[in-house]
Amino acid sequence: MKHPLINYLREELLPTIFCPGCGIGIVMKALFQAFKELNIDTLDNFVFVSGIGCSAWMPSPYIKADSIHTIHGRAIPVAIGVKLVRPNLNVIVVGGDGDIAGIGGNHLLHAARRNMDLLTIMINNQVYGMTGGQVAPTTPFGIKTPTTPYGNIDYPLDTCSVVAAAGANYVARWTVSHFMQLKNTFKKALRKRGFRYIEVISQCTSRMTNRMNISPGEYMKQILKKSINIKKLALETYDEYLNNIIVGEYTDRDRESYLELISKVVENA
Ligand SMILES: Cc1ncc(C[n+]2csc(CCOP(=O)(O)OP(=O)(O)O)c2C)c(N)n1
Ligand SMILES: [Mg+2]
Repeated sequence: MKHPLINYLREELLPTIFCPGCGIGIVMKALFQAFKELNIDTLDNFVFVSGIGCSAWMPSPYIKADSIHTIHGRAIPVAIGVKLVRPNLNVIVVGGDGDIAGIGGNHLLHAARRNMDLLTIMINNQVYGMTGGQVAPTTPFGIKTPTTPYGNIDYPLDTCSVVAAAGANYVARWTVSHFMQLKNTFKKALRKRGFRYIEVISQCTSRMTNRMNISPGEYMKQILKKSINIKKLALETYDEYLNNIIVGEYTDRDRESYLELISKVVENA
């Protein structure tokens, strides 16, 4: 019997290139499950846009939908172009932390500020996975990587706080150890307008857990243990962000989106 989620996948390309124990497959499954539960049977009305990196490979080539595999850091501006030209399509950006928060960080900020009609999923494995596990803007303080052999002295960026403050309609963070919450967050975000941003903390097996000498499963247990729901914090502070993984919804609002505003401009003109 065929797997109930196989329709969303380019089956002929299996197995994927992802390392055993990589978290990208969990994110992909949670998204597929969300599609299924929303009765979205085919992805004909969807376009995925990704940049460069392992995470960017999730939609392109593996998801059975149209996709654009663009250059490093530029997935969001390319996705904006698609959405403006074909407003009836659902446009989803998928990328890694280096791609979305590093080289593409400026685009992230302004897409959120404009409340651009995009769903952006950032898979945060806390390193530049594809190129060897170098330090990223999201790497925790003190972590040793090939480019921080004495430990990272940069503090990591809390992208969820930044994107929420910039004006996005929906922002949430979960980890690959929170499958149900992640799936429900995807379902919610898929039904909303404006800029929706979901960060998923994940593991890089070949560049991180192998070096730490622990299994991906053990790492998943660790990130679950370190997770605190934002609702349980009186006031989120940056120190708490540095010492834990803060999960849950950072914002959920319903401001008019960019597309709605621009169509009014077109009418007035
Ligand atoms: C303009 C440009 N700079 C650098 C690179 C090299 N490069 C390829 S992937 C990557 C990092 C990807 O990291 P991330 O987005 O976190 O994805 P991951 O592989 O960790 O999923 C870099 C720096 C590139 N391809 N293009
Ligand atoms: Mg990464």
